[in-house]
Amino acid sequence: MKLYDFPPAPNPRRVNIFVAEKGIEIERVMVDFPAGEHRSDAYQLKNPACDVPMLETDEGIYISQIRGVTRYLEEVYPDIPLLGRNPTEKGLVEMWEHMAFINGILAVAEVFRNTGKGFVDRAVVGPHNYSQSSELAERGAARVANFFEDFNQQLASNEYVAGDGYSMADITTLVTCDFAKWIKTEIPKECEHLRRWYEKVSARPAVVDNP
Ligand SMILES: N[C@@H](CCC(=O)N[C@@H](CS)C(=O)NCC(=O)O)C(=O)O
Repeated sequence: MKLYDFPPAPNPRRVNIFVAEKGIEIERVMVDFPAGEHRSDAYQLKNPACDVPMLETDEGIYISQIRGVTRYLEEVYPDIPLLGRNPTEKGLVEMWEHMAFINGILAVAEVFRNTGKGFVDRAVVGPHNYSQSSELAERGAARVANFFEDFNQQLASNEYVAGDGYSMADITTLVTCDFAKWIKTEIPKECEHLRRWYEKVSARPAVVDNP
């Protein structure tokens, strides 16, 4: 099995933390992201989404999209479950992880990619080019503020994002909070529950080892 990786980027970090939490070893293939290797013809043949991370199974099957990658790894390595331990938890983890991705990571990305000089015509990840929009950047900033408030609310009565067990929903939420620093945004002081949770999950060895 091989993981196509670019550790400095937020989405590969989600899988790197997931893998570290499970305590499994996977060979890495470093993708030359700055050189645009993920958009080369050779890479696109393996992954039509032209993004990282991507997993290559021992059978030579390519799986991209973090939902696909983590689902596969959870099935192959069920010890230390991170996608829920029973039907209810599985549903809740899926629900909150999806919300953290859509309302968190993608909201930060909306600001980052619509303002960054390196993303002119690359405002959306993938094989197609899209121009930047200052309106979308502005909307993204409002969405990030709402993400912090909404997840603070959830953590007011839950130890972890999807309930009482640490899961992939925590990983995506944590990576969102750190990715927000790239747009010079931090968890607001008044989001005390989210801050308390952030301090705790940031100290986990799997997170510390994958900064
Ligand atoms: N929806 C994707 C997100 C992956 C993603 O956005 N990865 C970024 C790196 S953080 C990427 O590959 N960007 C390619 C680009 O900027 O062209 C997933 O779930 O895997």
